[in-house]
Amino acid sequence: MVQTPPSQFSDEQYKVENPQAEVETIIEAPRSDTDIDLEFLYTRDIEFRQETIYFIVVDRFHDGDPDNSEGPNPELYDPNGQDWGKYWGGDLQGIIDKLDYLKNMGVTAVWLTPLFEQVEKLFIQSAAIHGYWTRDFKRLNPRFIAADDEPSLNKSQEQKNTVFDRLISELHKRNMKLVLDTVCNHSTPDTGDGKGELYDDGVKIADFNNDDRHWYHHYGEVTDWEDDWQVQNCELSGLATFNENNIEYRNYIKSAIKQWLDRGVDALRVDTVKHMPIWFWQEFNADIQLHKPDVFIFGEWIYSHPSDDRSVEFANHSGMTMLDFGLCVAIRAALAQGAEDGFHLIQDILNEDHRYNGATELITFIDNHDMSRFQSLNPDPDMLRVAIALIMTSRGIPCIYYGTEQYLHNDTEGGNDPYNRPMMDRWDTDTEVYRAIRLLSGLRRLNPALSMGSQWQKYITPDVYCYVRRYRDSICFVAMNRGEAITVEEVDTELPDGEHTCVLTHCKYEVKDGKIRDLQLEARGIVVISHVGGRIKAQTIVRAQLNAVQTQPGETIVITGNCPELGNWDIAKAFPLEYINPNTWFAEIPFDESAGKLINYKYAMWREGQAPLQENLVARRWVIANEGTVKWRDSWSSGRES
Ligand SMILES: [Ca+2]
Ligand SMILES: [Ca+2]
Repeated sequence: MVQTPPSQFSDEQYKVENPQAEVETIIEAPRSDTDIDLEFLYTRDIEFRQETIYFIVVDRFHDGDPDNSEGPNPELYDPNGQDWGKYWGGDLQGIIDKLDYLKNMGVTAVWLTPLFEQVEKLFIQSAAIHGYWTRDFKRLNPRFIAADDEPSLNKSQEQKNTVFDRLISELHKRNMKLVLDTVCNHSTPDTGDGKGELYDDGVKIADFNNDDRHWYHHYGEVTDWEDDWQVQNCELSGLATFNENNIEYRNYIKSAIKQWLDRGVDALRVDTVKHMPIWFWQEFNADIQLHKPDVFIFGEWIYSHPSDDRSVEFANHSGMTMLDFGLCVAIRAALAQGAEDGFHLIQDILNEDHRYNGATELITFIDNHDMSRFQSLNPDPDMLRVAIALIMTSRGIPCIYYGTEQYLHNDTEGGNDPYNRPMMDRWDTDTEVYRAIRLLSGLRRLNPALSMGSQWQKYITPDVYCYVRRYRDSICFVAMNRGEAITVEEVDTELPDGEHTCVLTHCKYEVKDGKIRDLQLEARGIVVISHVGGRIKAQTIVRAQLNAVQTQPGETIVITGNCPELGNWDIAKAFPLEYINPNTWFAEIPFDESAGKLINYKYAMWREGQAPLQENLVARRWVIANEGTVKWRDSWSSGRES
């Protein structure tokens, strides 16, 4: 009898011959997470859009504990910080020591390079200082914790007394979140010390060169980057690449991540997501979010772009959001590299936001550990400030690469890897960029237009860009200038008439008929004016997002249902959603009377001069949580087969 592989595998891919036959299972199948209070499912969700993320390469931030710096292999450590391929001593104590510095800058979430135990050998003159060559996903890199700390996740689980645990409690004390970085695609390269030797809390469970249990793919290097099968199955730079078809591997990686979440991690950043099939991510996210419903997850799809169907599919269907490389490249071209089209390049990317279901949740950035720092392309500190102000005020969740606020950059070889990872050497809390991040991070928390609202271009030339963020009656007007001083004759701001003050400069601006006339912008100047409207308050807030509905001007989306909050099916009393972009409508809906109750709801299109168009379905059904925040993510149902 010929067995047909499940449809998600091609024949070629499915080379695992029943990995569990005749071998005992080392990794136990995870316990079902379903024996929990069902209320749980409807209660917790995380809102990450108000956060300001700060991304730290742990080894290069601050050495808070010289005793751990040599690590298990002192040859990999350079105490002088000269050899870019070696460890320089940064650790978790160093981050704890600087939490007040970060908090004062307005950072609310800290993303750390992976903390797991790494290979202890050089590979192409480099140690695994970046943390992406993991040997054991259940142990900490001994260089990052105290010399007498227990690196084993299991062994330190009960006492929770490692530096890692202190870091989490110190973060949470300050209302800050920890973003744990992980790789699911690969383990380690061939350092002459056993390629792909993998451990489960100290117990060896896999070995690329002796892979009788089929934990790895063995297809060699990717040679054709246009071939999707190769990109998903072959190796990157000789890294042993996991065989995700093997359920033992999947159980191992998911159990490791769940243990870290249990320890207090708030969010995940996942590496190289392009190199694994989407069904893997769907299963991974489903299981992780069942285990911890209020975990926020984002992935690195390298050079994702709104015109790249595959990265868009990932953003919309994997169950996590992603880093917005498309916007990053456009910002670098416009502001760091002086591209002729300037701000139009940025607007071109935002014009494609309708391709994403959740554009306001993309992670925005101007540089990272894999590319030259912004200032290696353009050292002008004022231009850096413009770029930072742009990501702090545009749609998406901003992520600042460590040291940006101190103008940290080393331009050797264009500032590319590894020179984009210098050691932090200054902690000045008075730099212009530090100050701008602090003010704008505060504004992101205060004004929901910045974190959740739509974005409207109001004036654009290659050098000058004015836009409005809007959510209900909250407005934020932003103007920026990459060129020399200029006066914009008239620009629409949507602000209420009267005098307004710029958040950054405290200069005053007069708004009349919603417009500012003769708006003077200094060279590399920025104006940010905020008007905060009413906030939704209730026992339970549902954040409802509707995608895939096409509306014309004059048409609005409402949500109707069998409860008083939704108008008891009287469509004239239905709750209105806010337009975000041509693919997304959104609202925060307050529930008091119906909190804790089962309700029916559906969406409808309210059309001037015509009968409302209701979704063609019976109804959606939901239990409203007793309290807290819930998210609905729905797609408009026309009821027709397309
Ligand atoms: Ca150290
Ligand atoms: Ca892969």
